[in-house]
Amino acid sequence: MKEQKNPKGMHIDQHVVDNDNKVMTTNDGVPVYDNNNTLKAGDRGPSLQQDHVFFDKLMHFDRERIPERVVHARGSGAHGVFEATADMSAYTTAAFLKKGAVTPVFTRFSTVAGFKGSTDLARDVRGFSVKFYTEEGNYDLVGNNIPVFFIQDAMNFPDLVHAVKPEPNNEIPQAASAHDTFWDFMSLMPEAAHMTMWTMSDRAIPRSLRMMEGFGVHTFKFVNAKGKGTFVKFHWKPRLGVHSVAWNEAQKISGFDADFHRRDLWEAIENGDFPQWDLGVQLVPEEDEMKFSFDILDPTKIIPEELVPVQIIGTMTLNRNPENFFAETEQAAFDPGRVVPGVDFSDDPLLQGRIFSYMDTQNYRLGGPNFHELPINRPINGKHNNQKDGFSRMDIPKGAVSYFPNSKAEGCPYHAMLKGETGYQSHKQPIDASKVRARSDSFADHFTQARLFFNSQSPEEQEHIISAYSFELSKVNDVNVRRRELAILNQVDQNLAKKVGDNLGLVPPKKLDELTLKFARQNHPEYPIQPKKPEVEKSEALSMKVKPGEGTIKSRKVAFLVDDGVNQSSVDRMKRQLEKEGAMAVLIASHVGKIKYQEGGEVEVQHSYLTDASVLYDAFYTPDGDSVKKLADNPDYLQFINEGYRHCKALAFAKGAEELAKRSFIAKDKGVIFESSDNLTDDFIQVMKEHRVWEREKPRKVPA
Ligand code: HDD
Repeated sequence: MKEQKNPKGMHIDQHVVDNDNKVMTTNDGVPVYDNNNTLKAGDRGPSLQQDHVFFDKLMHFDRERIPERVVHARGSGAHGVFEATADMSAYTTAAFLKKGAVTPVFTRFSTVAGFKGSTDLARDVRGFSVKFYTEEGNYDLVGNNIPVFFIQDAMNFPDLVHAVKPEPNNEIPQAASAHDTFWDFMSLMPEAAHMTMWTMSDRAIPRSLRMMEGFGVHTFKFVNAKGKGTFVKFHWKPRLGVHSVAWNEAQKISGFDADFHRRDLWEAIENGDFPQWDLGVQLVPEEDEMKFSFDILDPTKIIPEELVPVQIIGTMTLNRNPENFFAETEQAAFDPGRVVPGVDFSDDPLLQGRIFSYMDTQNYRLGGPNFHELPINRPINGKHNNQKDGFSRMDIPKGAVSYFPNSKAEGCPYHAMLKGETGYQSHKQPIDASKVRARSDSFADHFTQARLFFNSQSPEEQEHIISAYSFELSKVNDVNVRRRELAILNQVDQNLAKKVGDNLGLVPPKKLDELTLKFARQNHPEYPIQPKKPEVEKSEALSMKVKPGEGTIKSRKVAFLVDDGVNQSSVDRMKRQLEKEGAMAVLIASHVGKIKYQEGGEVEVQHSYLTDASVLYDAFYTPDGDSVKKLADNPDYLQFINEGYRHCKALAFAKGAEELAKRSFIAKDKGVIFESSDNLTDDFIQVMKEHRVWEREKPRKVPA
């Protein structure tokens, strides 16, 4: 991949502190003489009150933690650039979307429910936040890897979060939705039916942060130079394709490497495998606002790509890891309320609530109103206003004037209107309405799109969804909650509900539970309301299997299962081919350090069967050599390949190693590749491109 530098993005570099060859100092810059010993009355005596060097150190240490984000606490970030590739001037004036514009970005991915130190592989939505440092100020696209949301109105957000977080009495479970309070809430909120379909699908357990889609979720608005608005939905499409792990893998990865996603992103960028996403938009003319069978302001709905195709308008490349996790990733303050000229909000009631919440939470989390001045949050075009003071003010404004209008500073900073400049102008949307606390009945169809999603999945994906609901609801203790959710599933798809019901020992109720209806009728007195006929019954774009990405194995990790006596040429041949395709070969043996080649000579091995597990790899290769005898008696090796097989991954065996496959329950299929009968490297690479051998799942009853 060609090296891409961050234009202007280096604005935060002036704040990077380099300790190279520097004497240690206190926070006031006083050189520290001894960083080991406190000041004492005699070397065995009590410490002294005047130890300003020690107090300086401890005062800072005692305040190192700030409140973690109330949701999305666990996250990983990276710098990069966004390059606009299409002419969007008919729709928006946004400078960063002018064809050819290159804009620095900072992107943070996150899980939602878990605490800051929780596992990356939780079954959960992933946050996908991008801060564009545009020449017209910062624009934050704060989205998720799922294009819809659980609820329709921001008023319910704190309740949703309270329901999914660990239960307040015993703070169990961590980073998991599989518990009573979450499903209690879900089963009373039929509007969540569509979103839970997505969270129970493998989308909620991505293989890599680099292999997930991103969505702005809400409908936003573009505004052009004439002030005309166009509704817009944002999509991030990963160049590496959309891939997930299986639930059984996710649970095991959480044990072997809770930082799996964070490490994967970090290492890819360090290795120069810069992840890329194309930014796509779905555009809906204002005149067409009411033309669909669903309401485009309802955040529990997608606009099927068959109705409005996604047009690609730019590409994001993440090419630089942060210098410091806390200063950058932790202090990054995202806010969907930060829009730039040419971009505006729609009236989606969930989005409207978000416009308040993020600024408010940053004020609390980052300790006051000056969080914009933290290096990671500063706009590159500078900020100029009359705001002053507050905790931790970093800027030093010049002069005596901090008010407007003024004559003493010649009216500066002036507002754009004064000099005929455009500045940020809201879309002049006409409004004629009564003030009400209400929900539109156009939001009342809760099941049609949930069904669309389920119908669009491949049979294997549907099975995974059934397993996920069964897992989660089995973890719920209250049988009434199980039954209520089952009633919701039955409205979506009877086969789905029946299969989940079988796993719970319950027959799905035909009708929604009375309690569910009672709550739904608070919003829609006539609930259930006959839905409109949907435009499409199936959408290919919703299945991960139908679109395995670009068919690349770039940056995939292949475990080379070796030991002393392995045949070097058998290793090298495969390694060369895989590396040519951009994949990584990782040698794993019974011990780390050096192992001997059959031909003589040694090779360094970084990983052993003790520390690594098959779930951390995409595919497996067993080379030929004297190592094969050792592997035959090594239960850890057998466990590796068996598990890889059960997780439907590609396994290749060099000629002399083929016997090893028979020491397990591995059966020959298109993903089990033998040197003697197959085209070893090409077939291996081809199967890896397809991500998984899905066909293996059914007959072998592979756990998922
Ligand atoms: Fe939110 C964080 C995404 C609804 C209130 N949210 C947060 C982050 C993401 C999202 C990606 C992490 C930002 C980061 O990396 O720092 N949230 C969403 C999406 C939503 C959504 C896609 C629906 C479509 N959120 C939502 C609502 C509210 C909030 C309705 C409140 C009314 N979200 C917050 C928050 C957080 C947050 C409490 C916690 C930390 C933060 O903002 O910075 O304000």
